[in-house]
Amino acid sequence: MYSAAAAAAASPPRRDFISVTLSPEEAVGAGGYNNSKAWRRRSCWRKWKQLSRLQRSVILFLFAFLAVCGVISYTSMGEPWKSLTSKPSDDQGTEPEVPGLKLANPAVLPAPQKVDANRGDYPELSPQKPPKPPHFRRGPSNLQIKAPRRDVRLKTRHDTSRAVEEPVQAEKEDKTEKSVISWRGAVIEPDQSTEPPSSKIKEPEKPSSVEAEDQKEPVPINERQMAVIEAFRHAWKGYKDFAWGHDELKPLSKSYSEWFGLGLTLIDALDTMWILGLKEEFEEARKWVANDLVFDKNVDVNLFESTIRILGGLLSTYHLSGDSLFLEKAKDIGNRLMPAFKTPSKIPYSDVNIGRGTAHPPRWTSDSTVAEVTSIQLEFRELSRLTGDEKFQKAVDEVMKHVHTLSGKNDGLVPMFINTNSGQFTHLGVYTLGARADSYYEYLLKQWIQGGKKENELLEDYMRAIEGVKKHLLQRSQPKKLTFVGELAHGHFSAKMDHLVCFLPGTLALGAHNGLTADHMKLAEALIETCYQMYAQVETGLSPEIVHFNLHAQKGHKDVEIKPADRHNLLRPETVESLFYMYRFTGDKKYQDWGWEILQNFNKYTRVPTGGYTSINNVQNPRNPEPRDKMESFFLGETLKYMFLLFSDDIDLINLDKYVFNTEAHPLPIWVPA
Ligand code: DMJ
Repeated sequence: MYSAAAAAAASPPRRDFISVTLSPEEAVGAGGYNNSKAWRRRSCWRKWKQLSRLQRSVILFLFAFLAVCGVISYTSMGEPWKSLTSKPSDDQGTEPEVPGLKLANPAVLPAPQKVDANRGDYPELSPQKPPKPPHFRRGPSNLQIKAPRRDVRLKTRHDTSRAVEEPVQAEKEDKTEKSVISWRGAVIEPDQSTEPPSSKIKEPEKPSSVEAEDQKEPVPINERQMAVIEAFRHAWKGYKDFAWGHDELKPLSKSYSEWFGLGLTLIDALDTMWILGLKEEFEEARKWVANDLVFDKNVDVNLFESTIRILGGLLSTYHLSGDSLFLEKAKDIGNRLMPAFKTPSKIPYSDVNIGRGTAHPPRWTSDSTVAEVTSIQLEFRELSRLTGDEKFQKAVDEVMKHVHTLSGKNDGLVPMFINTNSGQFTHLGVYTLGARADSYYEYLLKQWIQGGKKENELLEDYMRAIEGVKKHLLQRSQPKKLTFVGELAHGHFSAKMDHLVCFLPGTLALGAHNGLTADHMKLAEALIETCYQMYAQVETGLSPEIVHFNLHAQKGHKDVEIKPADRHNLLRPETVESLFYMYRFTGDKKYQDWGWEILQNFNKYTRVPTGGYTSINNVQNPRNPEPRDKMESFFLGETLKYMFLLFSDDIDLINLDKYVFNTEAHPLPIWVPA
């Protein structure tokens, strides 16, 4: 190349260059410049002819060389360029706007088909839902989804699925808003929508049993669970023999009592039978629901009690069994309860006549109880989701929104009454976590969980309230320094604690499990110890309805004092309920042992030989606990159910990441399971 060029430079005659270097201006000025194609072609040709043969050869060689290079580079680079130019325009919109990254990204992102191929390598890890079973599952809980060993199963699923799904997840995270509100350690998921959840309801939903995952090996029932089944059968025998289709069994007089006349015990017990696997009993009860349960009755029912026991019981039984009979009945009672919300303030009345469609407050007041109007939400919201009818959810959401804005709270703690005309709290200045306020706090957290942790107002109110509890109601007793929740009346602290408050450790643990601060778990551990001591320090080993804690050490005095009017036991569930949550979340066997002690003491002091269990009047007298002759429906609906779940090591037996229990222990599905 070098020598050819030198030779070319030496040989051409000088005049050639004169003609070539003629500037356009000069040509135009001479009248010779014509920019037509023909002129340009002629001029090029003339120049070409003026070149020496060597010069022409060099130029031709250069052209040929460039052409060969062009062909080679086209065949090796053509494909990437093709893919870049054919990239769909909407993909480009999601690329980072940093110049240079735009071209690099497509080359490194895996093609969509490749992701699918990877998923095919791990069929069980596919993020898609498993195919639905062809029929609704029928028959009690031996059909419930059972898991193999908890730890092994979870680990396997987590680890490998993460490996497969990580890129997809990372992409998702990039696209979603990351704003997180932090409340003293609490992580609050952002609400993706400004609309209330009700406005999203479009299509009726199917029961959660239909969405069940793969069938798993059933976990065998252990001896303690067998003892619960035996206790349930004994209670059921009494109910069947003496109170069938009535509200409550009176086991001593071998008769029954009516409250609403709606077979309350039977409905409350339906899902317990399902969970315990009592197929025959369940089928018999189902027949009664199908043939004899009629809501078209001229009867006044309490809105709260009939919602948590009847509506809640029917909805959860529908979910577990997939049997549409229970949904039909739930719709019926739900519709009949709606007149309660026709009040000037939209805060519902306490009582509804379900036959006449009229509602009213109690005779002596126009107030409703705060716990009652704020603890019907899980059930009505779920009814809306299942039916596609927004009115149920709208009514109860409005109550929560209103209570959220009300003044009269004390660091998140609410008074016990609310007026149905004005919508304002009444009887200000008294704060308790016991009767008339308890489940307000429980449902703040549980609604937040039910709705997929998006409704931040609920969480804010819950977190604020727990801070209020810590600030105003927590104290420690003497001599054992038990942490307890007292009451505040017009600035005066009272060391009184209802057994009802023992729902709190379970609720706190549930919150901690759902990502709230670890302090809540610590408090739960302290409080469940106290609730257990409310049993252990008493002569029968059964808790009274109310205790007073000693704040000052006195010789010969225990932490727990009991007043004569408070020494009854109604077979309540709250402590066993919290033991269940504590065991599920910690795996500490002591909670099972405590529950086992309690079951044995129920058997010892409250079991009636001819069938059924009875509330007692005196937990301090083991020789004569004074049976009251009444078995509350919640003994079957809640107490025995929580016992059975407490003794189980199967986390999928009502998985707490998929279900949330209403305040009557009826599990309802979490809308967006964890
Ligand atoms: C049940 O009806 C419910 O648990 C309610 O929230 C409180 N009272 C009883 C059980 O004690």
